[in-house]
Amino acid sequence: MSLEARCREAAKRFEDTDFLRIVSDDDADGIAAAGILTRALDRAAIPFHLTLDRLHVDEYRDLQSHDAVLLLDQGSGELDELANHPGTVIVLDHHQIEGRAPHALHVNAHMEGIDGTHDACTSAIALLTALELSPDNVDLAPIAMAGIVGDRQHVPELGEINSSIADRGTDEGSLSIVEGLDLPPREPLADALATSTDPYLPTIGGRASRAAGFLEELGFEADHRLVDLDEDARGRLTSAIVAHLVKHGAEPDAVEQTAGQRYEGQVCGRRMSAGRLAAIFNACEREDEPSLGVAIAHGDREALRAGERHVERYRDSLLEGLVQLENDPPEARAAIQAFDAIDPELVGAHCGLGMTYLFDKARPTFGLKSSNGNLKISGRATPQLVDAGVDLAEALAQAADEHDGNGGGHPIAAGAMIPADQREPFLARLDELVEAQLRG
Ligand SMILES: [Mn+2]
Repeated sequence: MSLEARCREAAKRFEDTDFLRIVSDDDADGIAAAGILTRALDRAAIPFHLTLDRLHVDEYRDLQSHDAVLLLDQGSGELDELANHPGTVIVLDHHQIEGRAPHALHVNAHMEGIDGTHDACTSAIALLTALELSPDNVDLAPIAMAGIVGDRQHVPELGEINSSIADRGTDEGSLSIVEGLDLPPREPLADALATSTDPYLPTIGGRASRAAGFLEELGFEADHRLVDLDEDARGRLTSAIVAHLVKHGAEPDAVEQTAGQRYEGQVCGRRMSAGRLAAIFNACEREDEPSLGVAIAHGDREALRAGERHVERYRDSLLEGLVQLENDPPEARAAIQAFDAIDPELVGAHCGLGMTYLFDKARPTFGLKSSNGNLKISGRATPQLVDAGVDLAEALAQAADEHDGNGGGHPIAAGAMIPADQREPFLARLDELVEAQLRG
């Protein structure tokens, strides 16, 4: 059965149920998928109850008390847990498939030989299914794009299924593709530049007066807004920002994205980029209010304002740490660099954004935080370092294993946990291992 046929079958099963119990993951992709499908179900007058939560494997048994269950952005790896469900089970997901549940309807791009890690995330599948319920649901394409961006499937470019959604949205007018800076269009430029975290602008980020100086040199006023600039002026501003990022050694992919394509659509009566909406969904999750994100997908303006406040709060704490790390960079060893967490909640984000925009690109960075007698380590490399032989998952797993801890992840981003008193020998060993990886 093709992916399209499976989506059609899922829509048909929705129509055949009296009541649907939905459990969706609570990250940006899960929120977007839940938002799309609950909106589509509302429109089709199909009753449902939604919970946003990543289920623990032990919780799958509880689903048996519901006649019809829809799992979003989870379930593909736990099919064995669903095998004995007596009723209707529908799974929309893009994670690796494990186990078997023969009578469940399972919609996952991996089944069609498409790599779901890079294409056809759950919000994309959700939109395809919503379109089977009614073609009018194409107005939800901006929500699907936010899920796609949230799962970083737009990097380096959209795959086949995701592009088909972007095309459908642009053809029918709910999406437009815009080139150039993704800055808030109606904010004074100095504020927009100083509060930007992705891209983070070294020497300017977190400091509005520096941003004003940067703008003045280019012949702009600090209180000019992006919407007020003509195409020529926007082009000049974009080039200056790109040059600034390059001068400060930002990662080439990130620089390219700064000036690249983005997807815009109407959300709650406002024009918004998919990246902005994904940031709002992520902030809702961090504040333990993922249902706000679903309300936004349903057009609730109050929820949008609350979500934007969450983004601002998060952005301010993020900026504070980035400025501090700019002034007091990670400590360099032979092959690695490391810093002590400024905000324990943000160590991963500081590590990632710092590596992209701020730190020495020749050394992978590790952020360290103590918790209950343990040391937690978040590591980030660059694509160039990975090409040069760095594998953080391997280095962290081995160094942690030798020091009574454990670790793992991906070559470019990984983590570990060790007893706090092993800190120094662990870091020395990690340095050796990464150095050996770089020597080949
Ligand atoms: Mn996902």
